[in-house]
Amino acid sequence: MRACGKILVGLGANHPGPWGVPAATLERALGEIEHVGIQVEAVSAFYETSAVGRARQPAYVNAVALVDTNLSPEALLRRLKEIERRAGRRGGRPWGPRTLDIDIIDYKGLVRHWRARQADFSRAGPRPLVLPHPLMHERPFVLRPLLDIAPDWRHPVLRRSAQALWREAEGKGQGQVIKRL
Ligand code: PH2
Ligand code: MG
Ligand code: MG
Repeated sequence: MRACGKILVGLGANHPGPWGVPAATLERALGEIEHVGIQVEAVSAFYETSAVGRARQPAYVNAVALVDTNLSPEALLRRLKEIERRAGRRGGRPWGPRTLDIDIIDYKGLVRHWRARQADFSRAGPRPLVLPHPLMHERPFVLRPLLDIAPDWRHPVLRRSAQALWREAEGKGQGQVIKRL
C-alpha cells in the first residue's frame, strides 16, 4: 500500500496526574514528544468528550497531533509508552481512568493486524500493534480532532474520508464531543 506519509497520534486523559489536570497533561505530553526527537507538526484543538468504557468516569480531554519521525511504528510506540509512564500511567484496568493515553492512530497508511483485530481483542495478554488504530473510525473523540489537522485524511482500510466517518459516528454511541476547549 502506498504510504500517505502522515503519522497521527491521539492523546487522551481523564484523571489528574503528576503533570496536573488532563489539559495540562496533554500540553506537557506534546512537549515531551518533541523533546524525545519526534517532530510535532500540528495539534488539534482540545475537546472535552464523554468517556467510553467503564461507567461513571470523568469526561476525557482528547486531541490529535500530526507528527513526523523516522522511527518504526514499534519504536515510536515505545517512546510514547515511556511518556505515558512518566505521566503517571500504570498498568491499570483496561478502559478505566487514565492520567495519559497516547495511541498511534495512523502510521503513514500502514495496515497491520487490522483484519484480525477482533480475535486479538478477545485474547488475554499483550496485543500486537494494530494499524490503523482498530477503533478510531467509530470514535468521535478521535475523528473530530483529526479533522482539525488532517481534513483530507482517508481511512487506509475502509477507504472512507474522515468527514464521512465523523458524520456517521457523531451523535451515536459513546465518546461524543461535549465541547471544544
Ligand atoms: N480512551 C479509552 C477509553 N475511553 N473515552 C474517551 N472519551 N476518550 C478516550 O481517549 C478514551 C475513552 C482507552 O484508551
Ligand atoms: Mg486509547
Ligand atoms: Mg493506549
